[in-house]
Amino acid sequence: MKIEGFELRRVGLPLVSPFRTSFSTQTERDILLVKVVTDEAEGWGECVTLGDPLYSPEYTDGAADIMKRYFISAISGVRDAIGVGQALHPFKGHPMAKAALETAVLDAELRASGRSFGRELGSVKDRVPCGVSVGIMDSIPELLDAVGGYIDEGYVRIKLKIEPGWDIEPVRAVRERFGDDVQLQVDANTAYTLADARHLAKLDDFDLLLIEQPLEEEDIVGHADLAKMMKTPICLDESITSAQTAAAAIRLGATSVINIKPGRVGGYLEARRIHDLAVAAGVPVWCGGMLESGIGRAANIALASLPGFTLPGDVSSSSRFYETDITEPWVMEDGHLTVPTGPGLGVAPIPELLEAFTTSVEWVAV
Ligand code: OSB
Ligand code: MG
Repeated sequence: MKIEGFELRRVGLPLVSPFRTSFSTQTERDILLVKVVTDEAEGWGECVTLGDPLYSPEYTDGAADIMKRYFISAISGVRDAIGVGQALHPFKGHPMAKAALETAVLDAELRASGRSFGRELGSVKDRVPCGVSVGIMDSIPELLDAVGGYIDEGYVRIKLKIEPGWDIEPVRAVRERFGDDVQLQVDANTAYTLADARHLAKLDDFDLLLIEQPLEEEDIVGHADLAKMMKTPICLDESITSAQTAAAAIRLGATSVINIKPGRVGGYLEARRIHDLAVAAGVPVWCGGMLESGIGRAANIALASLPGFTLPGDVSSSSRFYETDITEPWVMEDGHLTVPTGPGLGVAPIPELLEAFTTSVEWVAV
């Protein structure tokens, strides 16, 4: 397969409601989509950076810049997705930008040979259970309305975003209203310090599946210490940037569950390596999300169907975030989404919708 170049396209999708986390409030998703053009097929990748470097060091303008300034020219002569990873390895950091390019090339490669993402990655099921990530709200009644709506829709697991001042009481309220059977977990996005350990241990009363990333990204040892001070399992998100950091965090006892986000770790191939080593270590994993459009969502659904993904992921219907998606919408049925089986991602943007939401397009030859 000969790579001719990449189209970098910015797409602005309004969110159905603001999504507030401990680090920001999003009202619109400004997505960088990449399309690779090769002599055999085209392929799509979604760059999952946010607009500002508040979740991870990357941000969307920076990702587009490094793709144009370094990555795309480094890919000249590369023939497949494995080659993309190798060609980009010398460049430090920027996993989300690398992942988008690798995903596009993998999609093209798989489309050219008629193989699906799921088959390539090692899917073992036809459908995956859906979890939903619920933002921080202005009041508990508002939160209970939102959670009730998601439960009525069929989501099988609820994740509450937390921060200091919005943690124990919202969790208590959700447990009291919806009962002990709801699979419930929380995500702090690094908002606490080890000095909060006694406070966080109050969450132990609520039988949570896990607490995601309570402490800072670099603080692996702090998470290992915190794990000894609370019963709720600790699950790292931001800290896990590669198979190596995953192995280290497991070895140190800093994480007993892992959130695998393909963008954060540099792509689906590295995501699979983390899955494999976690399975070998007996550590359950689940698929995280970054408010993906239908493109990134398709690949996440395929990944979530690997055998080690034993917890429901942040894998939801398109309608969780978007009134209109750029692909055929992903629609949950009976709390599950069906793993795509068509060549590559199995979906592609719908040309009219893509055009309607596009804010800029640029062609970069290799
Ligand atoms: O920490 O999991 C996170 C969204 C953006 C950045 C970080 C996170 C999230 C989510 C949303 O929780 C998950 C989703 O896409 O459903
Ligand atoms: Mg998280």
